[in-house]
Amino acid sequence: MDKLIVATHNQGKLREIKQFFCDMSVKIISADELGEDSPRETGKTYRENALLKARYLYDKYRIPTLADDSGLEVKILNGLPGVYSARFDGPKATYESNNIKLLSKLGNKSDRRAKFISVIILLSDTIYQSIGKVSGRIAYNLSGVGGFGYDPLFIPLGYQKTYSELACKKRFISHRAIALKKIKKIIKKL
Ligand code: ITT
Repeated sequence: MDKLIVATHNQGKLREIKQFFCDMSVKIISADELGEDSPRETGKTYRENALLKARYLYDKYRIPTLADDSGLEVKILNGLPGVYSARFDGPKATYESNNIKLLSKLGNKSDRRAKFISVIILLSDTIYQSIGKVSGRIAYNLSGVGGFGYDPLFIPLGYQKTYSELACKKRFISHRAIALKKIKKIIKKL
C-alpha cells in the first residue's frame, strides 16, 4: 500500500496516527488535505461511526481509508460520554467545556473509574477492524498540557499522571496505539 487516507478532522488524532506510522513508507493523506468535510456521525456505536467516516471518503477516492471513532466511558456515569464524547457539552462543545462538564458531573465522587476506547476501521476491498481499550480513572483536576480532548483528566491504570502529563509516552500506551498496532500489521501486508 502506498497511500492511506486518514478520515479525521481531529488534529490530535491525526498527529498520533501519523507518528505511529512514521516508520512506514505509506503516504498519509488527511481529510483536510483533500478539502473534504465530515459526514454526520449518526451511528449508535463506535464501529458504525468509524465505518461511516471511512466509507464517506473511500467511496469517493477508492484509496484505502482509515477512520477512528473513540470515546471516554465513565463507570459511574453509566458509560457516558461514550460515543458522544466529542459533543458531551452540546453542539458547541470545546475540549475545555467537555472537561469542565465531566468534572462537575463527578464532583467529589471517589469512584472515578473510566476507560478510553478506540475503534479503528481500515476500509479497502475488505473491512478491517481493530479495538483498543485502556482502563484508568478521572483526575480531580486538569493536569498537563499535552495531547487533546480529555487527556488532562485521564490517568491510565498503572500511572499517577494524566495522558497530558505523560506527553509523548501516550503514543505508545494509549487506546489508539493499541488499536493501531493491529492495523499496522495489516497495512504492511496490503
Ligand atoms: P473525527 O470524527 O474527525 O475523527 P472527532 O473528535 O469528532 O474527530 P470522535 O467522534 O471519535 O472524533 O470523538 C472522539 C472524542 O473523544 C474526541 O473529540 C475527544 O473529545 C475524545 N477522545 C478520543 N480519543 C481521545 C484521546 O486520545 N485523548 C483525549 N480525548 C479523546
